Amino acid sequence: MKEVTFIHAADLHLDSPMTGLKHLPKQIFQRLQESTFHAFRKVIDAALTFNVDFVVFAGDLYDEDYRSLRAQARFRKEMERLAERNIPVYIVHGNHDHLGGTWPHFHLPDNVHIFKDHVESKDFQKSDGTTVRLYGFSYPGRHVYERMITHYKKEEGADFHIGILHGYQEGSSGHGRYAPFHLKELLEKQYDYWALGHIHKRSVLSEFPPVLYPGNVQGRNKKETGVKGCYFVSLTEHNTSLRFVETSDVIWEDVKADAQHIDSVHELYEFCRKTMDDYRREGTGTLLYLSLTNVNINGMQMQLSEWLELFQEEEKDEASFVWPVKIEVEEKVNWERSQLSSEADFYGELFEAIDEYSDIEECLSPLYQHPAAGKFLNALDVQERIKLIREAEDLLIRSLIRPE
Ligand SMILES: [Mn+2]
Repeated sequence: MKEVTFIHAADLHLDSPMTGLKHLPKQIFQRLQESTFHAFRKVIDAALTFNVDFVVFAGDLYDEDYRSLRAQARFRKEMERLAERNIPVYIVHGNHDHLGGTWPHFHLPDNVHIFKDHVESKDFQKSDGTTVRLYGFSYPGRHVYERMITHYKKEEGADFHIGILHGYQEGSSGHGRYAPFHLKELLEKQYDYWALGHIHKRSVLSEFPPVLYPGNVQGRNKKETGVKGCYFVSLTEHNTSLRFVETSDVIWEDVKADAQHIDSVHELYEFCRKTMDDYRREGTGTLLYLSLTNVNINGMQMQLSEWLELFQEEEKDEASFVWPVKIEVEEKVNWERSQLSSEADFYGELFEAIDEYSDIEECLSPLYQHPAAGKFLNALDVQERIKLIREAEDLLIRSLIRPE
């Protein structure tokens, strides 16, 4: 039976600077700075443990088109570990580490095969004679809007065919609409596997044949939540098996916890404590954004900064820390739109005005145009806008119905 096994990883973003996180305690910040390398080492560990036939990297190995010496030295070292075991590596570069940049070139060992700036194929042959043809291209510059998928052609004459593509699936949400494709176009090529990269969230677009984004190997900010990793893949003529391999060393979690049932400070403390401990993972660090919903705040005198400091102070575990970065509280909503609207026309009109409100940009512009603050702010996404408007609505209604 013919079989090939490989590791598919993407978006290593080695040496990501982790900007905006300097406020974290020094040891945690350092661990985070090291995390992309640590995760990358785990990818290579997996390749060695499973003794795969080869490794595929689907773009964005480096975070920037200037590839730092540190990142290159570490990359080379890991490639040498694979070279010692005669494991070849197939690489395409993506929009972050495109070929148009300038950087001091480190020479890589001979087991490393990098695709050029146009779609080409490379052949792999296993010692038992099984053959694989891999297809891919590296980004010549940062912005590749061309439908590169049209240049992929199946060339007969191999047992297995694998497409490698760093690109954007049309119709999905998200930015960076580079090298766009439709799933249908990939399936039409009749390859045995599509190794995608670019989208940092893990996503299997098709199972037969497998078409998937493994996601990045290490989350780098609070939007890249959950466990990250790569795939160990085995292909035979009749079967494929996919196994997710966890690689992240620090995990970001954005947790909403319903505090509906809680009515004392002590219970709230226990509740937060337990929620944090539920996220503790052996040997892995966790950065936790905790938002408590439906908190009955009456009488609690909540000072959020004090709660946060307390839980941070109590955190003593170094290897398997759960560090609360932020605690947010959403007060229990004690009013209902339909009820208020039936009480007075005024509320009906108010809710209508809120739903039609579209001046949020203008309203926030003094903040965004502020010479010092502005450059630290990212644009709000739709979810964040909705949340802001909901919060404003709640504040407004509370102030209107508050008993004198
Ligand atoms: Mn990327």
